[in-house]
Formats: sequence, C-alpha cells, structure tokens
Amino acid sequence: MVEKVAELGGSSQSTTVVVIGAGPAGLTVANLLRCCGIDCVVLERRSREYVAQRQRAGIVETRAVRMFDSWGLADRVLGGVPYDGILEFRVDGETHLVSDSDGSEGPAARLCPQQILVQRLTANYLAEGGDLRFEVADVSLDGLTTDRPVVRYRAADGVLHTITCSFVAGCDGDHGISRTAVPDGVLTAHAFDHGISWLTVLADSPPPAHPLFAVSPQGFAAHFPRGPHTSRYYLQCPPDDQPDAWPDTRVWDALRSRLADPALVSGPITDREMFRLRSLVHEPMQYGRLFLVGDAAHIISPMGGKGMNLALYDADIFARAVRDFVRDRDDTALRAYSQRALRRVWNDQEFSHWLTRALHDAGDATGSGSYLRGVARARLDRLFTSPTAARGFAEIMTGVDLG
Ligand code: RFL
Repeated sequence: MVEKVAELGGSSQSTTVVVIGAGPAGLTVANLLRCCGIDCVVLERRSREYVAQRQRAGIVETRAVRMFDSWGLADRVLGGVPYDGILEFRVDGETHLVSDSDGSEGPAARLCPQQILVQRLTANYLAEGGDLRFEVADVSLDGLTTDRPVVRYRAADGVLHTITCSFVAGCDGDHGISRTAVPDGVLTAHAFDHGISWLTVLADSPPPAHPLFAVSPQGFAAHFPRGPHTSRYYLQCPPDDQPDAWPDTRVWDALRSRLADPALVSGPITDREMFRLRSLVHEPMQYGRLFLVGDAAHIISPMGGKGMNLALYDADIFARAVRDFVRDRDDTALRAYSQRALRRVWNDQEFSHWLTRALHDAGDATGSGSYLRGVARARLDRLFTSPTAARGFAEIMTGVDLG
C-alpha cells in the first residue's frame, strides 16, 4: 500500500506520534511532545485562519496554568491577563461574590480566550520547528492494534500521503474521525441531555467586573469577559428554540431583565449560536495505539468552564506517558491513561451537572417544579454562606484537587 501511494505521487514517512486535530488538545499534545524532543505530525482539516478564530472558552483554570508553567510554556502560550478569581452569582438581582481561589501556592487561573490560546500554541509549535499540516482531508487510521499504526490523508493539493507511527492522538473533537476508527462494541457511550438550550452571543461590549451567573424568574443568564472590549453572554431558552426567534433587541432586553441590570451596555453582536446542554463520555479513552484526547472522548455542558480544561489535562497526561515510553521504554502511564483521565472527567461531569441544575432549577419554578427550585436555592444558599462549601467549590474550580 505504501508503494502504491508512492506511485500515485504521494509520500510515505514515519514519525512517533500522529496528532489528528489542531484544537486546544492537539496543539497542547504537539507542543509538549516538542518540549520532550519527540517527533510528531499534526493533521488539521481546517485552515489556519479558521482554527485561529474559533471562540469558545475564556478561562484557563489554575491546574492548567500550573501544567503549562511546569513545561516552561505558561508565559508564551497564555500571556499574563490577570484574573482575580472572583465569580458573581446574582440571584433575583441580589449579588453574592464567591472566590474560586483555593488559597494554594503557585500561579492562578488566567483569562485567555480559547482562540488566543490556539493562536499562541500554533505559533509556538511552528517556531520550534513543529510539523503542522492544515486543510487535510480523508484521514483514515489502520493497524491501531499493531505497534506501527498507519495514518493516511489527502493533502490540500489532492496528493495522498501515508504516515507510519508509534501512537495516534485522536484530538479531533466530537465529530472527528478518530473515534469512528474504533470497532463497534469497544467503547461505551454515556450520554446525558439536560433538556435545556442556550443561546450564546459574542458582542463588542464592555466585559463584566467578574464572570457573572444570574438566576431569575425568566431563566438563567450569564455574562463573561472575553477581552478588554468583548463579552460572551448566555441565555437559557426552550429546548427546541431557534436563533431566528432572538433578534438583537430581544437578546438585550432579556439580558437586562435576567441580569437585573437595566443599564447594561449593548454592542454589535459578532457571533450567535444555539446549542443543547448535553454531556457525553466515551469509555475507555484508548483503543490499541489510539488515544482519545479532549472532546474526541468527552463533551461536557459549558457550565463550570471545564471542557477545554479537561482537554488540556488529557493532553498533559498523554504527552507525559509517551515521554516515559520513548525515554525509558516504560508503558505504565500509557496503560493507565484512560483510567486516570476518566477519573477527572467524571469529577468535572459531576460538578458541571450540579452547577447546571442549581442555576437552572433555582429560576423559573414552572420549568423545574417548585420542589426542585427549593432544593436548588438551598444548594446556592449553602455555597454563599458556608466556608466549607465555598472551599469545596473553589477546589473543583481550580482543578488542583485530583493530582
Ligand atoms: P476541538 O476544539 O473541537 O478541536 C478539534 C479539532 O479537530 C479538527 N478536526 C479534524 N482534523 C483532521 N481530520 C478530521 N477528520 C477532523 N475532524 C475534526 C477540528 O477542525 C478542530 O480543529 O476539540 P479539543 O481540542 O478537544 O478542545 C475542546 C474544546 O474546544 C472544548 O471542550 C471547549 O470549547 C468547551 N467549551 C468551554 N470549555 C471551557 O473549558 N470553558 C468554557 O468556558 C467553555 N465554553 C465551550 C464553551 C464549548 C462551547 N460549544 C462548543 C458549545 C462554550 C461553547 C459555546
């Protein structure tokens, strides 16, 4: 097969790791492997420009900042935008400030929008001589249960290429091809749908003083910073609502009412999206020499800001495991990869589920029922009044709890 590809004008080569996908997970794997002097090739189906503008997460949690710091990369890939670690919960217009700092020593969380992290990881990897191929198509994986898997793809110029490797990092998100290369019956999918949709808009409007979560009789809303003059907003809406039902005036009216801020300054809306709050975990996160990293293995409702941070965690433990194998021929960490990653995944799933329920059920009693409304308000009351509950919350927010 390799010769046939060569006859067609393609190429065949060999490397240690092929990384599929250049999102936060793939680019972090690539940069960390580069730090260890381990060869890898990154294959991304989109253009560099497209990947660099995809806006999602905004805060890199404390654990992930310390992870980049331990690799000597924090200042290069995260920048230094300060974040004071204070969250605002506004319940029926009443403000409660909660710290997400756990008081531990070391660098803390940073404001770093996902697209900025991706741009910096890309630039750093390429500056270090990394091999990153954009606009690839038809990626396919073979021989995953052998010790030399084969990855095939078509380059942007239409030429077929073959890469033989030791490991494949499947970092291609929830809709990628990596997971589909695993035979039926090997993975178990654990899915959950909250039955809630969110409209999210990005706007050129002043960011809030603190990330803001609001509970109101009209439903949940949130306002997060995404830059010095940019904000992301979320509005709970019925499960099968459509973005067209939300013209700009309705968005701003709903935000002013739910955030209990009649003076909220509006601005041009630059992006809008509607999505269901759902979570999905695939178990195990490994098949032979294929390791699923980030959203390729699990997605999580955005409440709690854990999706990208989980991707960064997976990337770190995968890269360290490959390093152990290449340097010391020790496969202990590779064999433990799935179990270790899933422990954190389920921990964050539980947290995100808890916070999602608390902040939605505490609002409209007609949606969730007055009993669940009372339960949710008790949860929030405990968070606002009990130092022990607040510390437990901060511990999970920082992400440093599980080692
Ligand atoms: P990504 O970012 O989806 O990147 C996957 C990459 O793989 C490429 N790809 C392929 N490449 C080659 N061949 C193929 N066949 C391919 N198929 C796909 C894609 O083009 C892409 O470049 O996954 P990754 O790297 O695992 O990163 C995960 C994060 O993007 C995701 O978890 C977060 O965005 C989730 N998330 C948030 N996470 C947080 O930590 N904090 C937040 O505040 C936060 N807010 C959010 C979010 C996700 C949202 N969406 C998706 C609903 C807000 C929103 C609105």
